[in-house]
Amino acid sequence: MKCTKCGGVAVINMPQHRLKLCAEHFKEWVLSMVQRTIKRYRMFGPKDRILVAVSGGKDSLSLWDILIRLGYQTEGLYINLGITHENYSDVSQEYAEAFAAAHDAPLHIVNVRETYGQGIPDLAHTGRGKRMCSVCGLVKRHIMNRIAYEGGYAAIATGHNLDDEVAVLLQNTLHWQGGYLKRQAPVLPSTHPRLARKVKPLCHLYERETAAYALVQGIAFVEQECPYSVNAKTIFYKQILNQLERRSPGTKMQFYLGFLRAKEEGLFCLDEPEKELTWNTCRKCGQPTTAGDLCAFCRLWEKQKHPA
Ligand code: Q46
Ligand code: ZN
Ligand code: ZN
Repeated sequence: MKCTKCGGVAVINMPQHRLKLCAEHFKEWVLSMVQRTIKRYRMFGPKDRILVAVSGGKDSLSLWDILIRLGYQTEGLYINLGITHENYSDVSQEYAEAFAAAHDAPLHIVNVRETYGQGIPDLAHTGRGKRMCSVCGLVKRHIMNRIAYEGGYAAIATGHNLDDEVAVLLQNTLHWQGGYLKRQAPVLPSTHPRLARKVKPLCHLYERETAAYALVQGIAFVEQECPYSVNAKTIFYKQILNQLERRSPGTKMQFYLGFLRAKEEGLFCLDEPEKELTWNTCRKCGQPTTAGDLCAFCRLWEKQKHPA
C-alpha cells in the first residue's frame, strides 16, 4: 500500500477520504484536519487558554498532543473517578501524568473520592449501566465547570471523535430526542458565566484515525476501557455504524455533516423562541442551576448523606 502523497509505505488507508498515507503525511493530515475544524466552528484562538479534559485514553491524549503541536495554550484536567475495578482510575491517571510530564504541560487532577468523600461506584451504588454513567457524567460536568471557572479558561476541549458524535446522533434520532438533537454540536456555548463553553476539536476525525494517530505519534494511553462502558448503548450503535461504513465508506461523515447542515438551515428551529432559562444559584456550591436551591450535583451528595 503506497502513500497517495509521496509513494512511500502507507500506514493507513482511509477510503472515506480516498487517501492512503505514510506515517509522516498522516500526522500532517491530522493536524491540518483539526486546525480546519477549530477554525470552521470558531472554537478558539491562539490567545485563549484551553482546559483539555483528559481521561488517559487515546482520544483525549491525542487531542492534547495535537493542540500542543498546533501551538495552542493548553492545560490538562484529569478527574479520578475512584473506579477501582482493575485499578482503572489510578492506571488512567498514570498515563495522563506521564503524558503531561513528557510534554512539560500543566495537569490538574481532581480526585472525586478525596475531594467529595466517595468514588463514582459508591455514589451510584444502585448498580452498573445507565445510572452509573449518568451519575458519572453529572459529576464530571460539575467538576469541569468548576475548574474552568476557577481557572478562567476560555473553553473546555474534550476528545469526542466522529464515531462518538455519530453514535449519539443515531441514538437521538431513533428516539427523536428533539431537545438533545438541538443541543448536539461541535461547540456548546456557555449559557451562564459559571458554565464553560465546550468544544470538540476531534469531531471530524474517525475513531480509527485518532487511534492510528496515537500509535504513529508514540503516545502511550490506557488501553483498558472503563468497566462500566460495556453496558453503554452507544457501543451497539457504533457497531451498526461500522457495518454501514464498511458497505459505504463516508457514511458516518455524511450523516454527521448532513445533520449539522440541516441544523444551520433551521431544521430544528421551532417557530417559537426558546424559553429563557431561569437561573438560581446553588446554596451549597454556588454553581448555577435551573432546579430549586440545590444543583443536581449537590442533591446527589445530599441524598448520599440522607438516603430515603
Ligand atoms: S467513565 Fe463514567 Fe464513562 Fe465509565 S462510568 Fe460511564 S461515563 S463509561 S465516558
Ligand atoms: Zn507520504
Ligand atoms: Zn451545587
